[in-house]
Amino acid sequence: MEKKIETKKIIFSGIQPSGNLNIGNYIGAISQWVNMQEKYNCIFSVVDYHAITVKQNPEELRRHILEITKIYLAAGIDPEKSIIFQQSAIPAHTELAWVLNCYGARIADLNKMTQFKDKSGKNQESASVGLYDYPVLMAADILLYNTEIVPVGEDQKQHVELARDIAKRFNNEYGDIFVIPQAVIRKDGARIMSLLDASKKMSKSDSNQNNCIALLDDIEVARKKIMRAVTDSGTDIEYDMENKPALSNLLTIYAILGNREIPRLVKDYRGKGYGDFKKDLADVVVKFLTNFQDKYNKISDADAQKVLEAGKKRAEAIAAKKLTEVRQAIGIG
Ligand code: AQP
Repeated sequence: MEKKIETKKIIFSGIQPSGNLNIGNYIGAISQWVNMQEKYNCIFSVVDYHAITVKQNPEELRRHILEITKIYLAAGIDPEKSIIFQQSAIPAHTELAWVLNCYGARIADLNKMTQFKDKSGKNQESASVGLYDYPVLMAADILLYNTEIVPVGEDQKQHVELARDIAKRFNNEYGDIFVIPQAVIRKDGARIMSLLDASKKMSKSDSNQNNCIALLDDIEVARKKIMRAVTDSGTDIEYDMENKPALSNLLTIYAILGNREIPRLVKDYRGKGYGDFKKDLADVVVKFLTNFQDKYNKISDADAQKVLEAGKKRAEAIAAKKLTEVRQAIGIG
């Protein structure tokens, strides 16, 4: 009898080296990835071509590329199991993005992208073409690897939907070239909000870093940031996204980093005030960061370079194959 070979599904995700990675990036993206490594074939990229859609300082960009790689490793991404690589090391990403710009992506799609609107703000006319076209490059990143699942935070859902639309349009015209990907978003913590303004997401490129807890923040600085985080009016510790968004955000962070259930926390803090709650949350965050940074500090830049080089070789082989299929399908290969 013929034995059915089960192949693992492919996962692709990435983070831009556009600032100091924070607990929002960790909770929304990286922490999910770690748990997926056993079950899936995982590919994680440092997406530096995305970072340059807004101006970067060259020295800082270089530093952030290695920093993110070390953060992936410290968080538990195992380079023996998963591929970790730098996006710009593989030209197939930008080549496929160009093809998709011409076949599949439409101006009407890009005009709907909320991240472009948020990031360009009132200066849309002077934003870079790259920032506008960012979702097409992201579609190329995903589609090059036959990706089935894209684990991301809530803010990236719209971009993954676009990648699906582009893939379907291309396939309709040229046959089954692309696998149709799907976003996977965690239930709690998909959108960690800023510490000082709960209507805004915690963002690594925020000009006010008091909004974020960076994974590499000085421990005492992080403690102060939590103590200064805004809370809502009232005194009770309750989870209520609508009426107590700031407190609900802090409860989410507490639950995930402290490995507790939100209803249990609410019960434990009944009758206690915001001050007690924030002090304990600060302890949880400090414990998490201390543990994380201990692991991070054991990884050298040279280790990270080696991981990126090995990852490049593995990713390149897959990407080249897909690009050849695409080039043949459209008549240039
Ligand atoms: N606040 C957040 N809560 C949960 N998940 C989040 N992510 C980002 N912010 C939060 C997820 O982290 C990954 C990082 O994606 P990215 O580097 O491509 O950029 P982004 O989504 O634009 O994240 P940032 O931190 O806001 O970066 P900047 O400031 O450079 O734009 C994604 O999976 C994202 O969903």
